[in-house]
Amino acid sequence: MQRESVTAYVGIGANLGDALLAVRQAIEDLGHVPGVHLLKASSLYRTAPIDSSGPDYINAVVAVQTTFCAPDLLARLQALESGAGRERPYRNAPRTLDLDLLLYGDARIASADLTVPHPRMWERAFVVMPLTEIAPWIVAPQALLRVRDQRIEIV
Ligand code: A4P
Ligand code: MG
Repeated sequence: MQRESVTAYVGIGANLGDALLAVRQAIEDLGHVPGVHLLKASSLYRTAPIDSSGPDYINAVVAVQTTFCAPDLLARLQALESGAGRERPYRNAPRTLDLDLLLYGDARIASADLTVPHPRMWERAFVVMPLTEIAPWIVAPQALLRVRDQRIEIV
């Protein structure tokens, strides 16, 4: 039986190596994952590190339609991270590529490996601004106010 497809939003970030290239490549690669259809991609943004160190990040958010359940989609995202040479020396370490599952339909998930909606997404301009660009109906005006002091610019 064909599983129903769901719209999900994925946050993309990188701040090591050629971060611009890594984010562009990740968007293209996501569109080539069988079972994942790329609906929309935001602009690329240059953003100040939040709770993190190292150079500025490049961030973007994409909307995808997928037939994967959320844990399987996360596994595909993690495979793309590994393919981009992602290492995890410590939490919030600078990274070649980070793919976070922000929203999966209207699902609320709290398992050991997956929390959806992503618990910190509304605190972060690097999520809220690109999400506003591609899906403004999801973003409450207060969310924009909350992140207004965080440095972010379109690349
Ligand atoms: N995990 C649970 N829920 C999710 C989810 N919704 N999406 C688990 C993705 N992963 C999820 O993630 C650690 C574990 O979280 C995974 O094994 C997965 O099972 P990780 O990617 O290995 O580690 P991380 O990215 O260091 O942790 P986390 O919690 O994703 O960090 P954050 O909160 O996403 O912050 N500043 C700027 N400007 N731009 C950024 O992109 N990113 C971070 C990372 C910090 N500061 C940043 C940026
Ligand atoms: Mg992550």
